[in-house]
Amino acid sequence: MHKITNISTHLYDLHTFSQKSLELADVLNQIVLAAKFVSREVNKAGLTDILGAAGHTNVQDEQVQKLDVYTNEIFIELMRQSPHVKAVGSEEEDKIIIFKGKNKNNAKYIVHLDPLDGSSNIDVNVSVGTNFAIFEKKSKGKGITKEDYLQKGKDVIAAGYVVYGSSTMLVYSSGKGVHGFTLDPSIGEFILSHENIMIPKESTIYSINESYEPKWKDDFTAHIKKMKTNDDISGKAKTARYIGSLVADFHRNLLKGGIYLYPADKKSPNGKLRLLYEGIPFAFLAKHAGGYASNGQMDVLEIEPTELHQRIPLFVGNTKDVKAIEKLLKI
Ligand code: P6P
Repeated sequence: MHKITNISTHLYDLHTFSQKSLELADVLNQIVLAAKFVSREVNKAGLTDILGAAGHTNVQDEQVQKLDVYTNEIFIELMRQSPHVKAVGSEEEDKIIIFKGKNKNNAKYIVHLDPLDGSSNIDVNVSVGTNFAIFEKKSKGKGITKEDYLQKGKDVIAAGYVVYGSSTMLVYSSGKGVHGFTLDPSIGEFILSHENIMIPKESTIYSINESYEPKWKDDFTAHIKKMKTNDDISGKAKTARYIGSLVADFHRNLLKGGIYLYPADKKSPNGKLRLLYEGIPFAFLAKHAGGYASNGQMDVLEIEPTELHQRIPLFVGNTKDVKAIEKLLKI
């Protein structure tokens, strides 16, 4: 009988069954349970009254889709039920949510979430995802301070994403490799399917929204042009793939090799993607898969967050490609 590994047993093996691995397994299992609910809704979205806009905008002033609301609520509720999660930062919530109650007396983890990344794609049946980053409380005492929920990515305990695509996969790292688990809907369990993912040496894909080219600086435009020809740094022309869901573009580039680029421009002077629950999860995974992520000036994992929904330019994927962008943009 071949070994069947779920997320809990995988974590215990990695962290030799430490107290921390038990606590982390509990938090990840709550994320897994929420992901199963969301996967069910995403996979039948066309059949129930869950499609379409919820009729209001979120803190990012983006049109909220009904599935955004459902996903945000289910993740927050399941984080609330864990005795280990003290606070949640969500793309859909203006402020940090701090849990109170007797089951939270020993809670020491903060979870930052993008509950449904790429949600504008829901109605057209394109892959969407959930991104998460888990930090450990740093401040003394029972409360939560900015020191706890505005931590650098290099201090993250674990991070990952769920991609709701042709299959539902959860990919995470706790600092010991990057590992992928595929949901088997017939038994309702995520089973280890991609152990120790490493980004391929050869980078063959570039992912960027080229409709913004008129807003780019000439040297950036020239650099992207080089990616289309064989005078790119890899010496080989890259192919373009852009889904409009960071989680799906990142997942494909992680497995096949490539770079995702979302530069700052006149429309988004600080970039569009959020540091805490988009930049950091993907930067942490890229690092532990042999890649790198930058905001064009520095390692994303070294950026000191100043606010919950802080935006950054994001370049993530093969180290050579990202370092070349950094060289181009570094002030
Ligand atoms: P644009 C989705 O809204 C998202 O945050 C990422 O998932 C995606 O890569 C990007 O924005 C798409 O942005 O400006 O190309 O539509």
